[in-house]
Amino acid sequence: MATDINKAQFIKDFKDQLYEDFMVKNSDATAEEQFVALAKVIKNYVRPDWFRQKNGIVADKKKTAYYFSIEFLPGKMLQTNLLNLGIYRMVEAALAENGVALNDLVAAERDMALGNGGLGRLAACFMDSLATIGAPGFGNGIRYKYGLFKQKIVNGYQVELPDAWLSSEGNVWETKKPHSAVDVKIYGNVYLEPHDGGVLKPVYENVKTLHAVPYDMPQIGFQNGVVNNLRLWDVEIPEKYELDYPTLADRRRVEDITSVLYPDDSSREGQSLRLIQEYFMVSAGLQTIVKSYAKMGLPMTAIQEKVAVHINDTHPAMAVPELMRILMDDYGVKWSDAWTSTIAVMSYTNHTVLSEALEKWDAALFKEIVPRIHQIVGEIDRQFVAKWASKVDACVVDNTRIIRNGQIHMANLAIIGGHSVNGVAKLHTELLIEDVLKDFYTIFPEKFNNKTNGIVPRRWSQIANPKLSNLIDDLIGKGWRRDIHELKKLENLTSDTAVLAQLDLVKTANKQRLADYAKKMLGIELPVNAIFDVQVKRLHAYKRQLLNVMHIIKLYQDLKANSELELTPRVFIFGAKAAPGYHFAKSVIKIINELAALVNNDAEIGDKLKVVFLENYNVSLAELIIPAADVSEQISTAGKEASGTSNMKFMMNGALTLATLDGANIEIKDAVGEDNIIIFGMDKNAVYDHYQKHDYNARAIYDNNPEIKRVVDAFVDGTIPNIHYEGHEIWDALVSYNDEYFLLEDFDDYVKKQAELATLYANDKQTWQQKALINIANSERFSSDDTIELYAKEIWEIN
Ligand code: NBX
Repeated sequence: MATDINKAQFIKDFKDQLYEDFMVKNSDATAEEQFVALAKVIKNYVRPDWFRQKNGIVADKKKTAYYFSIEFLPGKMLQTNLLNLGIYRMVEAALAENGVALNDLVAAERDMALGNGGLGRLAACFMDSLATIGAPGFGNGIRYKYGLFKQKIVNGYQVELPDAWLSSEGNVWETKKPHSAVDVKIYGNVYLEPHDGGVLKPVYENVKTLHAVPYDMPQIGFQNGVVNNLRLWDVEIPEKYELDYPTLADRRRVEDITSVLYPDDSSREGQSLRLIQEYFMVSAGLQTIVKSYAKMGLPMTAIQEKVAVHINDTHPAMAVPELMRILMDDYGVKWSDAWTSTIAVMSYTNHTVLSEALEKWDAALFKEIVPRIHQIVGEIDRQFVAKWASKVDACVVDNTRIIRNGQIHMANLAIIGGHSVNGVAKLHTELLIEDVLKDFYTIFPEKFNNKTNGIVPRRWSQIANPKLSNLIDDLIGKGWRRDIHELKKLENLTSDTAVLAQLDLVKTANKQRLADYAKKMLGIELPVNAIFDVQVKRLHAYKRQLLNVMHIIKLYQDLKANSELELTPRVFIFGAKAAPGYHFAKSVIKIINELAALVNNDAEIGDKLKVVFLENYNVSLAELIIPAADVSEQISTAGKEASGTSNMKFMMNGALTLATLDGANIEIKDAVGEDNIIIFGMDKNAVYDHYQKHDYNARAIYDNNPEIKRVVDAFVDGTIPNIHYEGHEIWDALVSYNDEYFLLEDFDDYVKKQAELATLYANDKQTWQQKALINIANSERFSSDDTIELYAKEIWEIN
């Protein structure tokens, strides 16, 4: 095991690797070269465990869970891998003795961003947790050449640049596996022809064949010798099929399949490329899985005893008909048996209640691209309708069937074709059952269950926050590093004033670390005695960054009206990418940046208020920002945020949560108690009440509340320069179009709670730190190790 490696051996391995790859002495090597060498050394150390785990699937006939996700958002892997191998300190010290700062190598690693946001980050946390709990759980995804766009702010506007994350060295963590490549067929015609014994077999004409080549990345468990696999698929044109792609343009179209991550998480576009991406990943992954199951020599009709396939959001939902296809067409299983197996194998997680994000495909396009899959989906739909038409109301069948009005409903496919549907927080699952998927619940109540999200505690405490981690070691010993539940012991220390003072010092140091970064990036001095108030997440109307902006405008106006006003100094920090096609979101970014310029350059305001927008928010930046937060802004319209996961990361780092009763905020409140979280605004029932009664009147609020009017008018009256166009757009959204996300109704309570927390921070730092400590102690409830334990036991039935 890698833990047996000593310093001398490690340094020898490291220098040998530098020599082998770059023919360079350590003293002459660049940080990039040193990083590559170190990563390769680590890979060599884990190779035996990795190989054993992969071979063990067939050799030991282990039931394995395959997590299919069109996004994985691991960020950097160097520190996680060192930590999980148990060699972090040794390597750090050995490198230091040889004049190398580990941090420089960390900086040299590219941030792997093959995901948009929460959903992709959750998938990455789950991969770590699967290995950590020792479960055989492998990921399947796409090896995009370009990750989520790199965000630059130019003149206050978001500019999207390609993220060429693959350096000239490629991705050092991966291993290409040409011998495991499989072919994926798209387009063409398919018809069924009777074979021996009358069995119908598909005949394909004019298909295009894609060659799917896997790249494997080790997923290292926390100091347990378990190494799972994350398999990302790339596309190639094999010599055999060159004639299918005679021109350069043809070849480019193929390469496009694994070029870019679909960057629009508002999901309004439906493009054939995206559909091909989805089928490509699902087909390549499942063909491989069934092949390895076949090697066990067990009956094909019992595949569910060894294989579990998870559909992460609807994007991999074609796994259902694809498994049917493989079982029937490639292995001769009859429909009814294949269907029984498919349902038992498949499970699905829903991540949103927003109907625009539930994928639907035009049936004609679907038929053109995946004709055989289209046939199978048609038959699944036909049988579903035939079975349920006599048992439930016609409208229930109509709302749940897969093909309706010429569209294929992918969520419906995933639900009908699997045995489990879960939401990602208690409230979210309740909303699925009561509202979004209620007709499904009347048919399949047994399929529904909740699995509240979690986060990998190691990355979000030990790696992101070494200072806090050291303090915790001093207070309760190191046991919490392995067993996060030991954090609970911190609750015994909440009246120890010396502890609270130390906690305050740690927070200030982390704020300074972030302030240094802001200074470097933006040339701005951030006062670390101010409240660091942070909202970092994708930019979306329902997440209500705009409500935060309105509060800042109010404070600014108050200060301008009365420069003597006592105000707890505050630094507002934003990080957010907007989907490239999401106009409103981009306008909000522009407004934040113009507001920042206004506030930060006003001498009258001085250090009382600062606003910063940190560009290109990603996992690495999150690791820097979150430990520095005093306040965690989780202010979505109640009922809209499925769970949220940054809320958990913030609490683990001692921020107080300012939140609506939405998503996992509710469970955070239950964990820390009402006194240790700040809740404001309408709850889900109040929101739904407005939906039902159609009685929300934003205009009336605007007309009758002078403070709100003053704030909203600031968007259009020249208070904030350079937002003529965007300001009017926002004003209209709030007033003319009746404020879809209820910012105006929630504004007063939000402002009130903000003022209360500012007073507490200014007058009673000790109580503040007490609450922070309670948050840290109770963050143990949100470990993805526990979440994944439940998936493993209750959904996948793996050990
Ligand atoms: O999934 C997010 C939810 O919004 C969060 O509340 C939740 O915590 C998280 C993990 O469960 N959803 C999300 O990130 N969705 C996407 O990024 C997405 C991307 C492409 C797409 C639809 C959704 N077509």
